[in-house]
Amino acid sequence: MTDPRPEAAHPSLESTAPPLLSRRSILRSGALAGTGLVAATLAACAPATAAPGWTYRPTGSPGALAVSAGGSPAASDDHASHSGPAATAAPAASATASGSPVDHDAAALAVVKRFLDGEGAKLEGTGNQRIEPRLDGPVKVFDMTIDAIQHRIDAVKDPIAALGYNGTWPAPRIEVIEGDTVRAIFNNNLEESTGVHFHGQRLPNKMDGVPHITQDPIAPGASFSYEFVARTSGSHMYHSHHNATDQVGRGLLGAFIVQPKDPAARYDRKFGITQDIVWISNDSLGGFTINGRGFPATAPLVATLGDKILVRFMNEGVMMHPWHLHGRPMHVVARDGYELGAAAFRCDTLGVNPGERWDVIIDCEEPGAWAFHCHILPHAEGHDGMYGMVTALVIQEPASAAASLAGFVAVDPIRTAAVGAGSTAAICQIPSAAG
Ligand SMILES: [Cu+2]
Repeated sequence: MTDPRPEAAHPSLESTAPPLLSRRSILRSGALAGTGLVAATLAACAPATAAPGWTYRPTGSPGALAVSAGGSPAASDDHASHSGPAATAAPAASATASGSPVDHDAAALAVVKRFLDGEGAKLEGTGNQRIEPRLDGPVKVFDMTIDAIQHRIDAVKDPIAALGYNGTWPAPRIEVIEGDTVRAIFNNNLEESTGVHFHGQRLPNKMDGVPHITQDPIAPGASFSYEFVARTSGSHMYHSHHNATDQVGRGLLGAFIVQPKDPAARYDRKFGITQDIVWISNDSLGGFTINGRGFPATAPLVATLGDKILVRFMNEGVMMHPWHLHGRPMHVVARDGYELGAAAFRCDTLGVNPGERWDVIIDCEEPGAWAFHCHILPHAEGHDGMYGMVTALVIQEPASAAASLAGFVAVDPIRTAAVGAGSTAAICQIPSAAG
């Protein structure tokens, strides 16, 4: 079992959370509550090729196949008999694009149940984990591989033929301090050439990573060492700059965070943030994803009332995505690594264009399970419920969070927060399997 949540960008920030309420322990307990998963079948209109493709929505009939946690659907059959939650729903049916009869509410319920059951936490291959450098004198050295991988967008779709730095999508998060000398050595294990660009950095030209402009392509089996001083602080990225629509679209992307040299200028000191969350979106060959997963396998953001969390939006896709948070404004403090200062602003919907990075701070002042999604609706919800670019900000009351943990494995944070905040949705009152 793995935790899909990114590590805190500052390990020290983790220690500021009350120990009983640490995000990791909450998510573990939530993940343990999950049992059966419900499969969605593939769309009749999906590309009928072996190559990965994306559509505006997943289609098919949730409930058509039951699989064990983390398992694969045994078959893809739109006409399979229903099992699981969808089978007990109201009979009124309508036709999906694939022509299968399916109840709208039952389908939507089934996919939300998968989210509540902690689907993302059960998947292998968690990306965005902080990578520790080795030191060569004062130089921070990062040893990287470029690999073909099998990657799951969620627990029920077939794994896709993806790419990853050090085997994950997103890649490991590289985090350095302004002024550090960085040496990132990339060994190309692919069967095609590539190049790596550190997006947002002011680089020596020969380190810019653009094949045929500043370097030869990194051939299969070859390696290339990128060395530069991290001069531009803030939220940045690294990604392929060769056959990029395909290579970035399939996962050659990661976060490159440069902390300001002055500790007083860092977000934890300057704004008192308690969690530092990297949020990388992508929208092509794996569909609509946040940190390499699509809803319901996206990771919830779990906070405690009073927390102040930082979200670093990074768009590695080919479309703009207006991220909308229910219930709370976002305080937008930096764009592309550059602090906005007096031009900082508040909003509840923030468009993030391809290549952009926006840093936002959210005051967690209203308990509940707040939807957090792209507001281009075909990226987030369709006839059969939510998918793709959707997650939730879960703000727990300290008391309910502590009580949840006292009850231990039976309780998960989203249900707890929603019920605690007065939800009347039946699904939020369904005891988890262990309860
Ligand atoms: Cu979108």
